[in-house]
Amino acid sequence: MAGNVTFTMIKPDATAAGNTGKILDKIIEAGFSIRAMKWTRLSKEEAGAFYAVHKERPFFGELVDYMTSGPIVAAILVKDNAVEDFRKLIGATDPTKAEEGTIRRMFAKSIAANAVHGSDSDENALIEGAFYFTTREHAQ
Ligand code: 3AN
Repeated sequence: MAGNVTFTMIKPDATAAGNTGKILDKIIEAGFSIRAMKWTRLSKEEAGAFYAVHKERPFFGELVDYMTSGPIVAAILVKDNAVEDFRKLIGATDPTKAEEGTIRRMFAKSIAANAVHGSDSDENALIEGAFYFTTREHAQ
């Protein structure tokens, strides 16, 4: 059975453009509740660790530079079928391929600066949430 927790980051392009509030509205309107949330900025080491699964990919250096270029908002979200429903809400990685009405279609600037992150599995949602939040915060 699908879990009810996912993890998101509102990325530096979206916080810089003043879109944090609009994106949070979309997330809440879509039925997600916020279990934990943090406005912060990643160091290069933290961004490299968060995206370690991509370290062999050609865009890894660009991704780390980009994710450390400004503040981000990290949050743990709760809803039935959270991972899949959130991926639908944000749309495809490449905003030009994201469906109309999705967060990336509305707010993302490019495939790298794509406004939001969404976990791709229940397992990664827990790992990613634990990266930012204490056990007490992510197990309320
Ligand atoms: P998603 O975030 O949709 O799950 P992944 O896991 O394939 O996409 O990629 C992780 C992040 O790496 C993306 N959110 C995006 O910021 C960046 N990324 C993915 N593909 C590219 C690419 N071709 N060029 C630059 N950055 C990319």
